Amino acid sequence: MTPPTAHDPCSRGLSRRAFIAGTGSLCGAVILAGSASAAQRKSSASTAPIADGAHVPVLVIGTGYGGSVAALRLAGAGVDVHMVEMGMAWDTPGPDGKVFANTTRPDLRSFWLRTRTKQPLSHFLGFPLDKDVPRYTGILDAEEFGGITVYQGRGVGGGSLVNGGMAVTPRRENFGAILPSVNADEMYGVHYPRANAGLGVRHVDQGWWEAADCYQYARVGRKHAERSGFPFVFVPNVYDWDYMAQEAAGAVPKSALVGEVLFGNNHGKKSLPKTYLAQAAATGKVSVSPLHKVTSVTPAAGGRYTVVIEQIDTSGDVTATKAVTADKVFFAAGSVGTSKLLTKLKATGALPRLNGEIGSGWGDNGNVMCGRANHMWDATGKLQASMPTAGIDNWQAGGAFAEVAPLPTGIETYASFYLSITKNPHRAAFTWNAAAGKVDLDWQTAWKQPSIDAARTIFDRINAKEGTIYRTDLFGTYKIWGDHLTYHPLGGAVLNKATDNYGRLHGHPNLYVIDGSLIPGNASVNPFVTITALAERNIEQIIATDL
Ligand code: FAE
Repeated sequence: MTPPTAHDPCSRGLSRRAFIAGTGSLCGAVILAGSASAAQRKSSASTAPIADGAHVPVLVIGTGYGGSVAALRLAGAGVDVHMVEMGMAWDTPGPDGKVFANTTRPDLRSFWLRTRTKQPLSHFLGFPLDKDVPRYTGILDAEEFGGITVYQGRGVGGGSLVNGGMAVTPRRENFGAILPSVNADEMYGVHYPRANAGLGVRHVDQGWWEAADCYQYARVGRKHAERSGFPFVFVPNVYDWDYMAQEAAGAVPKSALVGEVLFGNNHGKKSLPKTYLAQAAATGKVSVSPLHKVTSVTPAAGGRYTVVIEQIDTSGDVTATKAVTADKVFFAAGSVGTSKLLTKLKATGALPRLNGEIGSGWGDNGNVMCGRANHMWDATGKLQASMPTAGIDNWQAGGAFAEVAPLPTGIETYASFYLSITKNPHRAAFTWNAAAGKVDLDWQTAWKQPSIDAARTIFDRINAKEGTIYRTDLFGTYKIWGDHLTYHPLGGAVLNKATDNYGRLHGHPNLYVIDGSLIPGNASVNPFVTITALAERNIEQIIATDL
């Protein structure tokens, strides 16, 4: 199969005017011929590759949660914004009629510039799952550092393209430990509600959930949690629940109900291109350069900045190098992307006045995965919706919040699967490795032990009560814990340390950080609602005082 390439006019950047015209002709015909949903057609971002030598008032690096909030709010304040995104636009179906590959059938669209997949669940029934794929600018990056693999979304929409949509506002009593310098009253009174509204966060209809085949796995999760005395909490999601009900009824093309998630959802999930980025595009003041990667930011005359950008093709090869100037630059490349850029720019003298906090305070949100083997009478269902709806909250007593996660294999596995977010005290630092010309992260795999211990406060007790055991076939032979990865990188340019209390970088005026790198390593729950709410808070202040 051949998904869109850089030579395909529909995946190449188009000017906003050309794009609008195009939807009525070439691109529109291709999209309409495919199975892209109405929501997808509506949401396509306005792409317009930036020209070498251009000047822009605001340049935003990255199109994930932080970047999308910044772009929308700045555009709303009348400012022209250009967003630079290293991944693809993901707005055009491949020959199979789908934009995104299925979770169970990875192809070249699935992984970022790898020749072999690197599945988070590396094994099933003891057999390895990874396979060779052509090298391509796919949607999920499994970025490997010495002691940890960090999974991240690549494309216009960042992590929102690949994540589980689980949209959790942390319990208020935990907020002081998450962002100690931020006023909780303002966050819970204004910014969390604003973020939840902007993201389209909704609870599943519990009556429907109780009877839905696709949530049998979650009901088994609830039964086991409650029988062991743990609070089981419903959490909202950004999936369109009405669409899922129609999927279950067989009325629309299936997405969550055929397990789509890790490599994108073709329907149903309200990822950023359908929410913040669609609104930003509608202002007419925001343009995006996909397949463009920022490599340098340096001071220029008149208080501006020179931003060096490499344009790449779908093989990852550089096809052009551009230098543009910007009055203000927002770093929104995600915790790893922003930290790597700033660490390099400080160490190489490009931004010499950044302070010594750059690169430090990085954590994995305490992520650790495990599966439990249930009895034959506790089937979890061969149909599993890929969007999680609930968690087990043992944060206060045991330092763990466990997402009751799907294992959408299409067959009955008798497995319960969990992604735990735990209180892990370890924090790592990014450093510039001059000899290798790259940025390293000093996280060590052994640092996951406190996370395993915290997760065991839940699952050892459930196993004892149910007479069940851990699965040992999901992460390698006889390996219980998925302790080699994180989905939730946080920190590296921590708020009120590397920046002031609103994300302004110290030492270089008009440079801002506005993504997950501001949060010092742990959010106590899945992080994107907190990243969005913090971005809403910071951009409001920046618009009020810096424009
Ligand atoms: P992010 O969304 O990562 O966006 C950064 C963007 O910058 C990306 O599009 C990059 O490609 C781009 N970029 C990076 N470097 C450059 C550069 N040099 N030049 C140009 N562009 C660049 O950042 N969180 C939840 O709350 N609930 C969930 O259910 C959930 N599930 C997840 C499942 C998976 C498989 C994964 C990987 C993550 C999940 N997350 C979940 C985490 C969540 O997606 C993540 O915290 C946010 O996406 C981070 O948002 P940022 O704005 O910091």
